[in-house]
Amino acid sequence: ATVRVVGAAAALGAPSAGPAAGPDALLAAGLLHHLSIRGTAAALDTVLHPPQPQLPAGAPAAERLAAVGAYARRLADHLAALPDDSLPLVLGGDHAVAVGTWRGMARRLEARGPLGLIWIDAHLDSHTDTSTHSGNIHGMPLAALLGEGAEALTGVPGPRLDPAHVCVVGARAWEAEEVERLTRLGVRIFGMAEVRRRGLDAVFCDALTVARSGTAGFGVSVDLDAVDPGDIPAVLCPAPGGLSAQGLADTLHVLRSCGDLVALEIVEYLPERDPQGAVAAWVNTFAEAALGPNTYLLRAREREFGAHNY
Ligand code: DIR
Ligand code: MN
Ligand code: MN
Ligand code: MN
Repeated sequence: ATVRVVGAAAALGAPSAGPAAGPDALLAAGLLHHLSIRGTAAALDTVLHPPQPQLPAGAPAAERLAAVGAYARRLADHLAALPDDSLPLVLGGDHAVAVGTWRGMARRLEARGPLGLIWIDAHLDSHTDTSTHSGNIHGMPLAALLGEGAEALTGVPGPRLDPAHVCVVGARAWEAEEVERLTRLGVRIFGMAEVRRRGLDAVFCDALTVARSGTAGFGVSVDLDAVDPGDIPAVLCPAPGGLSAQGLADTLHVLRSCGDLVALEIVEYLPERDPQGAVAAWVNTFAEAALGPNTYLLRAREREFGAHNY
């Protein structure tokens, strides 16, 4: 499969336009070069910019939800129409773009079976427009993908996710309504306390079981704020007590050997807070860790056929 980079250059679900600059900044920082010199066929597919300017934070909720929903539809349509052999790497943008990413991917998979999803995030992103405390639409996408919340978001065409195949990893900051919702639906939450107790590798192994059992494929959505702000400060909503960046990269390596990984999403990068590009370098590392060549299989083929005969 060819990795196709899709820039979701929208911050319509965030109070400021900052994260919309993420994809172009990551591309300028050399993401494609980083992947290709390490042996991963990766190409820029497109960077989708919203047609309308950023709405002011004080704009009516209905207007902001409609803008987010319209963008998600475009992104979903785009992903659903990609050639069969593509493995999309979606770069946000704020996390509200995930409504488009995963509805589109669920459509691609629909004929073969359900989509599983691992949501790596400091937050649960499981508010609705009525339960939200902050008004942030980037705090709602997981609920919307599960079918709960405003019609502007839940109505983006595509199958809703089955909670049995969805889990959250790294959570440590939430409001009660979100836990109530995910618990009622039966979404497994692997919070930071469990990650500290058992280790990220063990937890991720369980997360893979949730997302892969009985599904036709699975996706991983990485909100960079899952990582501790000491390593990754350039995010919309830094939350102390997170994953180590190196630890996350090491764990993401297991995705290389998962032939049923259908897409990777990395969101909420804030280039304005990353003047030295240190966080962009971590994004390169995460992408390469997850999507790089499966060296274990390469070695096995070398033993079988000789180094250059395959
Ligand atoms: C909070 C924070 N639960 C909210 N959520 C964030 O605004 O709804 N999600 N930051 O990414
Ligand atoms: Mn978050
Ligand atoms: Mn967020
Ligand atoms: Mn998020």
